[in-house]
Amino acid sequence: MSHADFKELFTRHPQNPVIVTADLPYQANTVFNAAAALVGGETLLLIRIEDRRGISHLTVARSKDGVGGWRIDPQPTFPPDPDHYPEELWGVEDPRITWMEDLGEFYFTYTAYSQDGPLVALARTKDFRSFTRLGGVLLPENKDAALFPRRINGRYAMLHRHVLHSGAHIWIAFSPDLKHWGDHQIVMRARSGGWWDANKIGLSPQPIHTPEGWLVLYHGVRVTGGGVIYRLGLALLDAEDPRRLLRRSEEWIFGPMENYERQGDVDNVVFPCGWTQQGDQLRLYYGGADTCIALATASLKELLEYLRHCPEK
Ligand code: BMA
Repeated sequence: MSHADFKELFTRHPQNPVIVTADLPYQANTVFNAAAALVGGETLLLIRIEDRRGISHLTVARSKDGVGGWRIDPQPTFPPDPDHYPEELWGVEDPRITWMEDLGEFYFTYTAYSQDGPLVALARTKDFRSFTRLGGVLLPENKDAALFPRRINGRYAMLHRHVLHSGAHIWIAFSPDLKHWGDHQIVMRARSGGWWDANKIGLSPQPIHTPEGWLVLYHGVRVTGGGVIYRLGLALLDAEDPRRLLRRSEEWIFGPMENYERQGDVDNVVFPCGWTQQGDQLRLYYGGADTCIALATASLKELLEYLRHCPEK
């Protein structure tokens, strides 16, 4: 089988977009970039809402089928708390949820938008009703982080995206306690030149453990004369040692095509922060043009089969 034999790996849901600003129980500018988890047999999204000041907070939306009938909290579930966490002055954005197997609790990373740039912050919760903040864990400029669900050689691990003069690449870091992070190293570099993922890449949803390694969906940013285009690619990291990149797609596998992805506050953006897994089915929740939330589904087997045809690194 060659690349040409693969049709689209992700299928857009016919009811897209699944959540728009008009669905919210209160006034806001936009709803987008949601984290996702299965909680008590339901799909839970931790959605990013940008208010009309331009400041973002996080709110919980629950649905029985993960497509419709969303029950959205009547007020912000996780608002920024700059009095106690000054790094949240300009809002909290783009969460990624991981169920931590040995701790029996959900942890989520999020971007705290500080006066000195975006940084990575962490919080934990059992029920998405009460939360404990661990505070900022990685210095600016950093975002697009997610935890691995289990310890690797005794330590917790996190992917993140530190911005340097050489470009914005995906890094890994390790921690004994989820609070103190070190042993940073780059696992995947942005490409350069004309590539779709030149100069700036970042992790999209949380990494998923598969029999073939850690499945990574990442975004790449193409800067053009007409603005930016955010598209998605796949990678596989070694199961025992996720510092090792095994495979990486050459082509992007999902990009803005529909109107709700092409036109909005920021045109031409698909930006997933969460996916859920039910058997072989993956449900990917993504922000469309920084304005709405959409859903696309894929078969895990097909993604892994596709990756088997991608170059070894
Ligand atoms: C990125 C993040 C996302 C946003 C995207 C497109 O840098 O800030 O929150 O969706 O840009 O604007």
